[in-house]
Amino acid sequence: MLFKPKQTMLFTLLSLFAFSFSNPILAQKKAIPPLFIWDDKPAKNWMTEAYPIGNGRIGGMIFGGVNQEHIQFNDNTLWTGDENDRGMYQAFGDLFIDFDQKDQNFTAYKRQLNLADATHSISYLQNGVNYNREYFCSFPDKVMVLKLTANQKKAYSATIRLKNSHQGNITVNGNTIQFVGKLPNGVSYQATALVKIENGSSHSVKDDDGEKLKIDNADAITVIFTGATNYSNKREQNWKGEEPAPKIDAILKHASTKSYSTLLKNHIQDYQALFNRLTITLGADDIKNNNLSTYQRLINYKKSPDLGLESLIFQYGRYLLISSSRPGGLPANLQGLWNETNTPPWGSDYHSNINIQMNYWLAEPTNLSECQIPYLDYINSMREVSAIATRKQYPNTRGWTVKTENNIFGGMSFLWNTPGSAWYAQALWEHYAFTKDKDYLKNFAYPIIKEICEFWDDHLKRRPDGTLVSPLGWSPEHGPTEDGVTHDQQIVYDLFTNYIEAAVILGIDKDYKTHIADLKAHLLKPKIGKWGQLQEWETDRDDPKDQHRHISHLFGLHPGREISTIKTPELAKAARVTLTARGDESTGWSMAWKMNFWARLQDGNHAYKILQNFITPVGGSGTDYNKGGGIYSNLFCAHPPFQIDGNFGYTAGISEMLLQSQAGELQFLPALPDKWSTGSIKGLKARGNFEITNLEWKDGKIIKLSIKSLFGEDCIVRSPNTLKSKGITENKSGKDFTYSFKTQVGKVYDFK
Ligand code: FUC
Repeated sequence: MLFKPKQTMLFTLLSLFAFSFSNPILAQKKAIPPLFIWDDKPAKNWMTEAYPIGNGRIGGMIFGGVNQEHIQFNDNTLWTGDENDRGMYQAFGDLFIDFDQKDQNFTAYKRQLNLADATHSISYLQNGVNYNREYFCSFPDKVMVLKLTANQKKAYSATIRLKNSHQGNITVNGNTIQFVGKLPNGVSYQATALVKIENGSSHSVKDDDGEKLKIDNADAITVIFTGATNYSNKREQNWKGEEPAPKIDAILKHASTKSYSTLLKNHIQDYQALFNRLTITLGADDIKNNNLSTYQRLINYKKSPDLGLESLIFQYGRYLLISSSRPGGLPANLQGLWNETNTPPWGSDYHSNINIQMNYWLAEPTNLSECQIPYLDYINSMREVSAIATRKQYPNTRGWTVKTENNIFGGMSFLWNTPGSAWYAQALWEHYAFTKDKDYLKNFAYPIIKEICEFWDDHLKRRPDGTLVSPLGWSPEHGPTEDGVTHDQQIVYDLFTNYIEAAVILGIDKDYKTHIADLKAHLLKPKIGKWGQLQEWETDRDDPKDQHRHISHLFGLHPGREISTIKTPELAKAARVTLTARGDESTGWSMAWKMNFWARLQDGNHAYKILQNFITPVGGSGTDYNKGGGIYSNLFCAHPPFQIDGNFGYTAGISEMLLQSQAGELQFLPALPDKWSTGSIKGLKARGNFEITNLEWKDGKIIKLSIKSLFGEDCIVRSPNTLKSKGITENKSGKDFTYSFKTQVGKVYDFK
């Protein structure tokens, strides 16, 4: 970290005001970007209506009220708990701007989140004045910035205040408002808002809520906000790093030397460097509904098609990942990083039996590889503490695994989830499979994958006939605890497969690789049961009426690669029977997983049916564990309540419908629904480090395809229709056409 030593806050802040913030930069926006989420009224409800912004560490939920602005904010390192107590992810605080103007009448109101540049804006007309607000949360400058302007001078008289979610004093010093505090576990925190006004005056006022900043007759207001804690992901430092005050000092000093337009430009450049890597168009009418509020589009969706909404929600998943998961920080938790309460659902933690994994399914295929790094770092940072806990529970093992519920200090709760770490290992492998970064594989991923293999090497139970079973597993989250549950077996199979490939690529540990290959060969295999289903347990007891949201025993179909329609058609058929029985409606993340399953079963129309169920407007906040999932008017996924894995899983599901590469070939349009007969996507990634710079299709047939080889790997293309490319020969494979060719780094291979 590059934070400078502590200076006095007052000195730092006073010096900042020598610099001014220039004009809003609305000019930099595209005229009618098609990636708006918007509403014609302020948000009343945090979970269902407010819009999120974030920079991977801090984030805000914006209400956009006319007489009162309310931004609830977070820092994703603010947690209770420790190594022994899972604790919970905490709310941080709120920023309020109470406008003196209390006129209830206003017109032309609009608040919108622009996914194209990650800015949030609000505009309205009140008493003849046009008011504009623009907000963003910058990763490069580490601040949230608000700019309030109007088309008349002296338009702003208001009181700006902060609220600490854990009580405690709010102080005003010059034009800064801040609070500091410490949680009982020693995590100290601070939030600071630096306020700059154009003309007018400001002074501090005090009441029962603490000190506030009163502004009179300003032409414009700029707020630069940041928060921080002393959390560090280093166990050897007792999970503590630099104190928040010097960090915040340095951040604000740095940010305030820049003009508003520079801050905005930095932000947009940084964001678009990630976001613009991929564009998608589903159908010809993708922008026709943009003049309807997002909520209205959701309501209309069940009556009339809106392919633009489907692709908007796809891109929203990418927006949310960029906003909640950036290198150097923590991974996206159950709510990304947005959380308004100190007792959020499931602690807003890291659940290891589907949820954190699902959060990252989109990262590599949708060209956001860097955004997966926090998850990989998280896995690495938990090794030592997890090993200590694992040793207590499973004394005769090496390596480590985890319980179901996890925090940021290695504290865990609920049941042991023995295949949890092996599922994490899949992410470590996939990052390599997509990037082909051998240094990363050798120095970072391989040692972790290997030690997780060692856990299973010691933990697997050998039966007299030589079969290996996972002892006393539990198929999340129902049925008996017993040996050889399919979920565990498939995840261990996946782990061993990845380990063996890694050892071969690195040319190391030959004996151990042979040993793991022998274990893999003896693993109890998936079984097909009496009603044709893929058995969830070794005993054929699956209930055809069971509609449980977890479909844990299809791990081998997705995200694993043990089951496929091409290589294991019988198992794929059984998976289809199981999936059909589990039904098409469920909780949010469960539907997202089903989209991915149906895509892997190459059934685009069924995947699409689930996608349509996913886009069901949900209003309430209840929790029905088995159904009721959908989407709120801010497009957050409803478990219910809000859980972000569904958003991420939905985006991953669409990528799986358009391209799959888990089987050693690039299969294009494997699950294209009839409703998407025409479309294009530019920027998908495939394993082998291929970038699909263009994929266009018409009437269900690929018409243009360009593949950029970024590593020089041999490539096999599988297409549903015949294609032509100079010098590349075609083969027929079942109903598909395949093309095998060698590639050179940096070269683009065109097909049409
Ligand atoms: C698992 C799921 C629940 C929920 C929770 C966070 O326990 O079974 O549905 O997603 O994680």
